[in-house]
Amino acid sequence: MAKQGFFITFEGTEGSGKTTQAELLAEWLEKRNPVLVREPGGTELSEQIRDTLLYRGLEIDPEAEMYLFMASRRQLVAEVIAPALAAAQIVIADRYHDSTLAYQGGARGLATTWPPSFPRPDITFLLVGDVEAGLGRHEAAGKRKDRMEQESLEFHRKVAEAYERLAAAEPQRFVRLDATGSRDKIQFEVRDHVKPLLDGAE
Ligand code: Z5A
Repeated sequence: MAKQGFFITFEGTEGSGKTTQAELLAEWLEKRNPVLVREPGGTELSEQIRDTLLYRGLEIDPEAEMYLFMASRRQLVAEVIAPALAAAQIVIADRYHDSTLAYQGGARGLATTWPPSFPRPDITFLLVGDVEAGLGRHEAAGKRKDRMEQESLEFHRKVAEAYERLAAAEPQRFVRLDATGSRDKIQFEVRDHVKPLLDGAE
């Protein structure tokens, strides 16, 4: 059992395989009882904000959108992430604050910051692949199209570029992974990077 909690996040554009990889990692770490969360969501309030942001067909001011994503996150941090880390658990998040920095900061052009009350991840996996192919995967999976997915290809390309800038600025935290590889190949790479964290925590 790990003696200290650590925090792993998955980021990337639409359909890049974040959910798949986060779930495979949680399965692999099952004996350590990891906490798996997805954003936006994961608490009653955060799920309500998710619904408001993505599925109600509302016109939302870009800055209001950013604060809603962050309000959802703050509730998730307060209710789930911070207590789990304090209890020495492993937390795996399918999207986290880098999504706000990339989508609302990079693509919408808003000024963004990292609130001090949001814990910093120990490691962030960035799945990098062709943006158009990712949107196609999403469509092929028959997933319900949300408000963000209806944005232009140009918007999603800006998100990808913003992620690249974030990864370049923090190479010690980010691990870039080729999202075009097979699920298993990507997962092996993820595990290779997580193993040293586990060793260090034992
Ligand atoms: N958003 C934001 O703007 N600001 C924020 O702060 C936050 C979010 C937190 C949330 O949507 C939207 O909110 C999102 C960003 C924005 N919108 N956009 N655009 P979501 O949570 O519903 O969706 P998502 O996070 O974008 O994830 P997704 O569509 O579910 O995609 P994914 O998690 O990256 O991929 P996946 O579900 O693992 O895989 C997609 C399909 O590809 C599926 O059929 C898989 O079986 C398949 N797949 C996965 N891996 C592979 C490989 N390696 N090869 C082949 N096929 C694969």
